[in-house]
Amino acid sequence: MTRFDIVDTTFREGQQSPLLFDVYKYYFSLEDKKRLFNALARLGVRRFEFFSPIVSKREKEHFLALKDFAKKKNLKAKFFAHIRVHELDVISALEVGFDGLHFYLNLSKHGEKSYSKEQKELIEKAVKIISSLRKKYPKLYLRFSGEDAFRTPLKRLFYVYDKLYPYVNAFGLPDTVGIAIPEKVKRRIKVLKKRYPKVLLEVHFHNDRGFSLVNALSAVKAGAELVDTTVWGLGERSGITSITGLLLNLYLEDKKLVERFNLELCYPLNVLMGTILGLQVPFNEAVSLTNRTHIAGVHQKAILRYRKIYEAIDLGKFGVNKNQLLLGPLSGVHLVYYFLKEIKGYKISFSQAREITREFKNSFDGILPPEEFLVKLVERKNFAKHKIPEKYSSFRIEVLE
Ligand code: HCA
Ligand code: CU
Repeated sequence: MTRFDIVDTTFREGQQSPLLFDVYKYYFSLEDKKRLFNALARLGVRRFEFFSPIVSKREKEHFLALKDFAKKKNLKAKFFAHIRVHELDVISALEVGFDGLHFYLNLSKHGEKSYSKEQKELIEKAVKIISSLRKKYPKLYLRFSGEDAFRTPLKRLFYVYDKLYPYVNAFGLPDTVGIAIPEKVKRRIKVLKKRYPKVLLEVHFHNDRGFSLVNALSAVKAGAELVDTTVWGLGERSGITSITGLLLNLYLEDKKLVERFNLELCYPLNVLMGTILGLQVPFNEAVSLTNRTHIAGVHQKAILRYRKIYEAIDLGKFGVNKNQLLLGPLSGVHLVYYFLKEIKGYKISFSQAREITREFKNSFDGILPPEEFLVKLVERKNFAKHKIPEKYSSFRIEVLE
């Protein structure tokens, strides 16, 4: 494996997520961005991609405010503008002080159909703009991405990348439509690494097939140095690679790759996005509390005794310090007994708990929350209660260590 770094694109690709429409938010406020930026920087992210300043006045002002915020807070960060191969985009990005330019141009046959100009003409324009920028600014970071790189034949990629190789710091390989599979990703990265050994390779995977995480992992294993991610994997359609999902998986593959990241900030970052969007952390996010929540009776019984039986990864390292056993109609006697005795303070025996569990499972109707339903059922039986000291009475035991 090679050196690796994250390119955060929460403020660019992330804002293109349909989820922002689902929650009637449409874009992040400057305050949201500051909180996210601060959390990402503290996690260890140093590369941030933003919209081209010509996208809107608000995006331009937010970028300037965040650059200022980073400086004042002494947060290490480099800012990259996502721009078209267009003089106006270049000028406006340089004017506001970006550290580097992320060019993109569709090189596939699909791109050819959607552009109003000839693709050939645009390729020539890219070479002209990028080579003259290199001459004028020898130190400026320049990246070029052939959009839809995994539906573009290699020959076509080579044709363009060969021309740009002398001038760029990095080549991007975006899977714009989320079509790539891990085997193809590995092959492509290896071929490109060999052909262009002096530049960094950056990858960007959309999740249309559910492969954005495994493709990113495969790309890093094959030698890609930079991976585009967002918080929660937010992005166009079903999004891109989630930053915390990737960090967790790289940690499991090779701890050294992520040693400079403060991994325990992963979960707080996911919760912060939940707070901003007014949603729960996604159930299928690797670094989530749902991944520490157990429902089935047999799982709950086993977890009460020995957590590792159903918890393979130490999520505490990624900031998930809680563990939940949810009481419901699939719970077994062990949790019911635990709940009634330890939390509600009933003086009951295990065999009484077994009886109650049977009754609870058979009569639960899904109208009241399961805990309330169970308590009502038990109240009718007039069991004696332990005296729980006043100062503990409001405690809710959720952490079972
Ligand atoms: C977009 C397309 C992009 C660009 C990625 C890149 C993609 O939304 O404009 O510049 O490397 O997925 O191709 O996000
Ligand atoms: Cu994208």
